Amino acid sequence: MTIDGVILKGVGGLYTVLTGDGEQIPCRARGVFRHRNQKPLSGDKCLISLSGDGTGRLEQLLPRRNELVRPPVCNIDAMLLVASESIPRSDTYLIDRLTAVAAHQGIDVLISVNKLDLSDEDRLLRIYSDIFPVFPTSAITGEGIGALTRAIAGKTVVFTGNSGVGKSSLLNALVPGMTLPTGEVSRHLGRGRHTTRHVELFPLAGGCVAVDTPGFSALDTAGDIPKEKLDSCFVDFRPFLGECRFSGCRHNHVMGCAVEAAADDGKISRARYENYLRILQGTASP
Ligand SMILES: Nc1nc2c(ncn2[C@@H]2O[C@H](COP(=O)(O)OP(=O)(O)OP(=O)(O)O)[C@@H](O)[C@H]2O)c(=O)[nH]1
Ligand SMILES: [Mg+2]
Ligand SMILES: [Zn+2]
Repeated sequence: MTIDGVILKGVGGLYTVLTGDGEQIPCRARGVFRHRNQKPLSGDKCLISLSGDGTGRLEQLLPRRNELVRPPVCNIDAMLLVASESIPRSDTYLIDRLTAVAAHQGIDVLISVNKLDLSDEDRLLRIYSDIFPVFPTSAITGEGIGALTRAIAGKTVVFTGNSGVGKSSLLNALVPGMTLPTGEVSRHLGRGRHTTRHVELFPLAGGCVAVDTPGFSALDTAGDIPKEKLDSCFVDFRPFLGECRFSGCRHNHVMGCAVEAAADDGKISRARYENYLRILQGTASP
């Protein structure tokens, strides 16, 4: 008899599977996974059989809804993009690459502008609040943490964003009992040559939060998005797609381009449009 569950983490071939009863069962995978070159991921829905001694065996992986390469995790409902106006000041280029990857995988984006206690600049709020839900937060004062908790309730959420913005600090504030290393400590661990790089899911009120190991936070596979799909991965460009003079317009300074015109008119963000052009340079040709 098999029961179903979700893989929370896998380290050295040992997988921790969360069952419907909330139990965590350590499981080894059947050899068939290795032979098929099938790598179980954190987030995989699976079937396991119980061995009677409290351990189990991973029998089958169920189809994935989506999959991220960095960090390696699947079946994600939302990406929480953590950013900050100061120390460090987040660059919109990374944010826009991440939002494109999320759109390409069909993953909702939430943005937290953290370190609210350090800066009241509204640069990021102005660019993103019309496009995605934006949550100003401070992991230090607790401001905005309640609203963010409600927004991610029941979802499986992956935290991303550049180093030092406060991902681990936010997770510690959001998840009761969580004590991830933060600050210099985390960066020190991340650089260690022997640090195992893996992603762990932590169960949280009907959903899960995905936590990657320190120093492995720069998820970015925007270069894998095919050129002809990149424009629709900028969800704010969608109303203008199909309005360009030439079909197949890639919006790179082509005559009669409706997307560039929208950027000129302030209907889409100039920064987003310029980041789109930068990513387009590096994307795969069909
Ligand atoms: N003032 C202030 N400092 C914060 C806030 N959130 C985090 N910090 C500090 O910023 C530093 C970096 O925070 P981390 O949580 O380690 O950042 P991270 O995004 O996990 O960084 P990496 O693990 O390197 O990717 C730490 O010294 C935190 O104490 C905040 O809201 N306000
Ligand atoms: Mg961290
Ligand atoms: Zn165009």
